[in-house]
Amino acid sequence: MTWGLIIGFLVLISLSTDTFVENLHGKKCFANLKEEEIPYAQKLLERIKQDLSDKVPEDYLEKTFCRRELSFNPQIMLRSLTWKEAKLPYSQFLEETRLERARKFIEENKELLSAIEEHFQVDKEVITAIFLVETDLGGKTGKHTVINTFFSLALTGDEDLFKRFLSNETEVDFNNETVRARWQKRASWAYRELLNFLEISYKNQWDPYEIKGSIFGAFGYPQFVPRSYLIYGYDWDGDGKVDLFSVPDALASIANYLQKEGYRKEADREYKKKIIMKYNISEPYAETVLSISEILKNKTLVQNNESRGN
Ligand SMILES: [Ca+2]
Repeated sequence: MTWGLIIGFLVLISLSTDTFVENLHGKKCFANLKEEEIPYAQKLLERIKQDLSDKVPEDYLEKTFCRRELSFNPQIMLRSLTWKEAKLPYSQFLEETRLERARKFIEENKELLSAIEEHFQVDKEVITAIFLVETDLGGKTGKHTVINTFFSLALTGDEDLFKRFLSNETEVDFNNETVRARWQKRASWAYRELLNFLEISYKNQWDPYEIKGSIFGAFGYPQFVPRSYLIYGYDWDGDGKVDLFSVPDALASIANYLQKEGYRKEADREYKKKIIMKYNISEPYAETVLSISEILKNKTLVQNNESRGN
């Protein structure tokens, strides 16, 4: 190597350490972030390392955050501050074609659903209705990379950084106390969920960038956030892992969620609605789930009576 090359190399190293953190393998981290965003991301990574020090090795965290797939999207926080759940078109779930698919699903998974209903004492029609509304029976689980969602929301929790994106924003009034409180709550929630997600990914040896979910980080057939995965995730098929992209684990996890929140099969409609709203806080959501389950139950009853009659 000539001296010129060596000097050039040294200059390159000093330049890159000014701008980028380097992981143990010398790759540049936060490669997709703008230069001015990187110090904020570095600060966040240091905080994550500290908070997960007894759960996830630093090496894993550095490797994860130095991946090319890591990206920062401040729009997620802006959307989160203007989101209105009640406006979602829940009535579409009562369309006959969807109900027909739900009936078919119950028919095809009769044994599994009955065993889960028996074990958790949660109506199989309610489990199916949630599965239908959340992901269209597993067909729509979301395309957003979960880790990037929580990373973005957590990073916009830094006021200095977030303010840079507010200048062109007319819908979000950051001087409003309610908006500020919501922003703060959202960011610290996302940070905790980011920690949970990293812990789960590490334990399960997942590729964290392979897990996709909704715009706000809910993933799998039941659309659980990482905290729900840790509390309510259930390994029904007994392979030692909770896989929310597998039907048995997903259905059992939905049932486990409701049971742990106090669901009772014999309870009245109002009580069940209250419990379903612990799954998703929206009242139109809970109403939709109950209506679907009632339709499915009636149909199942008719079928049972018919088959008895035959
Ligand atoms: Ca499993």
